[in-house]
Amino acid sequence: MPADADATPVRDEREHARKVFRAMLEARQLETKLSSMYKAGKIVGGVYLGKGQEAVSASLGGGLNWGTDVFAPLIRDQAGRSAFGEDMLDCTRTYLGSSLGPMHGRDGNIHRGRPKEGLLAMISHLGASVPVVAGVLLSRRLQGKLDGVVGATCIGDGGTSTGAFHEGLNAAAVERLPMVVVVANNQFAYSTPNDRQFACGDLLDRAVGYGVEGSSVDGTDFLDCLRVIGGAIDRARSGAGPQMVVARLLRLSGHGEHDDASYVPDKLRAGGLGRDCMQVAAAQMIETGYATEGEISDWQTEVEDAVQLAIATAQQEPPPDPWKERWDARSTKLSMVTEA
Ligand SMILES: Cc1ncc(C[n+]2csc(CCOP(=O)(O)OP(=O)(O)O)c2C)c(N)n1
Repeated sequence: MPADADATPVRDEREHARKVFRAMLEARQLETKLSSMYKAGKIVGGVYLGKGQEAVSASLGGGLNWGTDVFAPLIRDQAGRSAFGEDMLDCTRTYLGSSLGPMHGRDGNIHRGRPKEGLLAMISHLGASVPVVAGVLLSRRLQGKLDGVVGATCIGDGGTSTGAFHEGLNAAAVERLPMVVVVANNQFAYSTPNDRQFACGDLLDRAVGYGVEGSSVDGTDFLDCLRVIGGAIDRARSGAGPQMVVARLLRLSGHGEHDDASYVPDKLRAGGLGRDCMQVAAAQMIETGYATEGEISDWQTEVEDAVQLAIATAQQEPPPDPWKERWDARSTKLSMVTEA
């Protein structure tokens, strides 16, 4: 069921592209810095980059409204988090174990969220974000608070093989929930190539099988991502039911910074999927007149300064104090009681 990609535009395209592009810049620079700190032994635990997936991720997060919509990011969604509205400090504080971070320095590097504002904490169990977002939307419907709201998540090609993904997508379709699932098909589930991961012709078949509207996009093409993913968000918001977008791309990093991705053939890297969406986006911003070369270079400098400041701030903050910390789960109810 191919979707009509030309949904009525509901945003100022230029302003929107500028906002989303800046979020991509922020994520790329922030993650580059975190990667070098990890390699210098200054970050404990894993570092997972969204390098090459920023256009997809930021188009999703940037199309959602902080405080009203629901966004469940995956490990490669720093760009989506930034575009959605997450403060850069939330990221540096979590990676550097600051007790002032949203999870108070007691959780893994990417399992942070701001549930009250609609940013759900990342779930490591692949696929689980799909039923969780469906559940949040269903509960909002039951409370009469679903009007104009969209819930979205991003998942990898590997994650689409989990039971949770299928159950969640099916439930969302049956309930006609305003949900968008973006599949970042970066050709490998860690090191497992697509042909060992699924036997259907196209991952979109999985959407069709459940009665979910599907669209495809070249994940390296920034403007196409804005249009197709933005269109899916608009359709979900206007009551067309759940949407799935499959983005073709290549991860330009390892699964995590501990992985050199030597299983990716050079030929694939040299092809169209190996294009860097950041470079494509910068060229498109200039071509369309959405930004000048000078503006982009100024933004780069501004973002660099902001990253340095966020890292320096988090580095000076205290870690959790094991004598004073309560090591229970951070249930909202509990923290509201204990922090009152
Ligand atoms: C339910 C579940 N099974 C297995 C894992 C272990 N695991 C972590 S990442 C990964 C591969 C993920 O592949 P994909 O979703 O394509 O993302 P990619 O890392 O390629 O971006 C696996 C199997 C997990 N986290 N959750």
